[in-house]
Amino acid sequence: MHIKLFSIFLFIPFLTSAQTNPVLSAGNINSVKIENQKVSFKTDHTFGEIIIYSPNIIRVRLDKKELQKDFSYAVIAKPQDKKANITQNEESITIITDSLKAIINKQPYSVAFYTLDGKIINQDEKGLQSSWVDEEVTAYKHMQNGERFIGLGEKTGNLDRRGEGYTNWNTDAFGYATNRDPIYSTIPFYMGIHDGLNYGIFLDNTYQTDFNFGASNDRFSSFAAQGGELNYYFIYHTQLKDIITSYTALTGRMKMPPLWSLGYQQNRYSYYPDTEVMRIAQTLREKKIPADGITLDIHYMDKYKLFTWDKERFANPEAMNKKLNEMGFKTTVIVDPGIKVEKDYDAYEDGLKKDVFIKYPDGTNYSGQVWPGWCNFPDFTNEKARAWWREKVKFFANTGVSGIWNDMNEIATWGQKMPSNILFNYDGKLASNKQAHNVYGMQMARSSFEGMVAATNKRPFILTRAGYAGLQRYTAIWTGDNRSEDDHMLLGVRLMSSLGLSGVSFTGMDIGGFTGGPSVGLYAKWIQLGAFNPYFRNHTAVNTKSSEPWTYGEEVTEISRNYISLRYKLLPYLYSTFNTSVTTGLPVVRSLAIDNTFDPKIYDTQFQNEFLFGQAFLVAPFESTKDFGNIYFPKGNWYNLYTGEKQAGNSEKIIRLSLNKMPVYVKESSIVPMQSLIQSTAEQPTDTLIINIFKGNINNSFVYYEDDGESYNYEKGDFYKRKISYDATHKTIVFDQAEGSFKSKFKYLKLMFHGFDSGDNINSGKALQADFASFLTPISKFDPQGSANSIEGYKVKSVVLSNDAKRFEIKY
Ligand code: NBV
Repeated sequence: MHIKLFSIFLFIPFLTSAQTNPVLSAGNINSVKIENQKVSFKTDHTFGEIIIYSPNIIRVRLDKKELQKDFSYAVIAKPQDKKANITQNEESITIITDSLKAIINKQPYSVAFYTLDGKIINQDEKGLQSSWVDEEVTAYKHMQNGERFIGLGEKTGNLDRRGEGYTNWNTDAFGYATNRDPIYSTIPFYMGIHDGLNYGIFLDNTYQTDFNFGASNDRFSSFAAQGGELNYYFIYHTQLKDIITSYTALTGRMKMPPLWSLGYQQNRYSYYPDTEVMRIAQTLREKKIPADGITLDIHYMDKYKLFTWDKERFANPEAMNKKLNEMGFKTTVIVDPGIKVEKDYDAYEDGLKKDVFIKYPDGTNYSGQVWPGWCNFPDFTNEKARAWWREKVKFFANTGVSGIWNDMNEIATWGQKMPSNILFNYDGKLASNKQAHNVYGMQMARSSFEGMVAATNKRPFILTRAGYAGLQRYTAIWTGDNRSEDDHMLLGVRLMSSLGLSGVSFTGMDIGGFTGGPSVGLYAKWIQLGAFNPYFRNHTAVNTKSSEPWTYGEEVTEISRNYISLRYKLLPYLYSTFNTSVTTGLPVVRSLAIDNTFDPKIYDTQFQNEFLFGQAFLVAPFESTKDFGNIYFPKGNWYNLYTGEKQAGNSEKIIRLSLNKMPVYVKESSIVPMQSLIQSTAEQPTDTLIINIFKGNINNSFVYYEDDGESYNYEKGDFYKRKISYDATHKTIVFDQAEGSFKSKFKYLKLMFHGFDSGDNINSGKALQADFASFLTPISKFDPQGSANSIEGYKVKSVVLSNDAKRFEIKY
């Protein structure tokens, strides 16, 4: 009796009948249609669809009205034609794929994902499920025990986002605080980790989205959109790295960047006139600081008008760019979306004529104020405007510019608050600013990319500040207007590592900091760290102290030269690592969470700034003010890059820090190809590729990759690819036969065996060349400037072989 009374009490509706509930839940499923790969259903208040994209990816759609025709700026994949097993009964619908099981409860609608052996991966929070408050739709997921959350793209805060909430609304965040949210770009993709399981959720909705990972609540994690449908992809794999691979199968992967864009880039706001640009280029060469890029900021334009050059500052841009090219430099120019409203200004008049600008509902063009004054803005969500922009950027290509830097594309206007009622074409679907805002920057970068490819038939370098999920298909991204502070340097690492978890590999930050000026120590640390950024750019604001590597004294110049030189020697490794991003979506800056997902130590805030640069290098940055640093070494063995000292993993170690060295370690069984020092990628290295092999107890492999570095011929097979495997079990190193039609620029392979001792007898199945097996004496000091062209400091055995592309093995 007692129990009954209690339960009756519990089920008394919370609201009286006179009140309307402001929260609209989906309610019960009333009808279901099952097709091959798709379940369509209706609930009391919604229309829904569950679509199986692959055995690992299931999409959920829900809306208050009939579902709209499918459209996405992010997703390029189509559901694979692989039949899932779908059954239903009174209570539920069950979907079973090769990898997971999804159960959709009917009363009320709720969804839960399980492993095939029945473990809960992710489930709707009972009682809350999915619901609307006005136009805002939210999915509530049960917070699992000890659940962690990582990813979400360019977000400040900790690696583990548990306990925090985040908003996606692309924002010009000048000099942002290290906990500011939102900043410039939107990637509504995160991964949840608990009980030895991990999954990903991608909410594909371009409205403002909000994520709650247990902020102010101990019950659920949630994701919400201020408009549009609830549209998310659930991804499950046993390994986290495969989730990133699946996410990038959905949203696309980067193409090979031009080789030069991996070199050092010298920026400032702004280098002008042309003589100053040439002085910087010349000084880099004179001081033997390798570099490939010079970037022109807004002062190259005539009164900030796009597609113009200031005739006084840059009388002959074509000649300047030609000269720069001859010196091994490529020019990148900044572009902003705002086109000055000015009678007789070509771009404006042409844009008006072609009707490419975004509009108010009454058909007048929207004007906002930015650098040139009042501006109109091309509607990059309109193919007509993208085509117009593609034509326009030829202006740059024709003057010998190789890179386009898309700035202010959140859109940033003075005052920041753009009216909600501005209309965008949204590729034929007409959208307000609320829906189109977050995708604008990505579509601008896309237009620049497509325009430059069409104009040059080469790979352009494209950089953006704002973006949306999938931006990696067109552009690199940098983290905007950071500050010259230690915390910002470390935040920059976390931003890159979170972007990497979210499908974006080509990332960078302003080395030295944009606002303010770094101390000598901070500059030194930052430029060392920059050598391990995918996009290595030095930049600073207007009216700040110069930020070139020689402005901080002799010692820092030397340090800069050392690390930039190391970067150039590592280009074969880095370029191959970029190719891995192209083929798998795995990033260059790898959060330790990728390989050590369930190791709680890596989430400890004192270790969260460590990252892997590719597969091999563990980089541990610290504040420049610290004399000692505590490093966590994840599982496996590690070699100190400078001394060769071996360090067992699963351990912490306090090390003494110094101005001239960045703590870097190499993972056992690593394979690191390097080349001789060059001053720019326009220069050919020697004909010997140095392959460093680090003795280890684990199996490993590395895919060496090469192509012409500038065209898309690699997409037609014109590449040189060779898998190199470290087989610790059989004490064998295997070079597979090379694939592809490209002829390697390296005639010889010099294999350097690190950490092997005299007991290791290195034997190759093929005839070894004459200078086999000279033991190099250990060099105690790391000297990237040194002549040996390798990472030194180990007991090294080396062997030179001709690079004839055939398979061979080496036993030890
Ligand atoms: O174009 C000037 C700057 C640029 O240097 C910076 O990198 C961008 O993030 N730009 C912002 C315009 C506003 C600077 C206050």
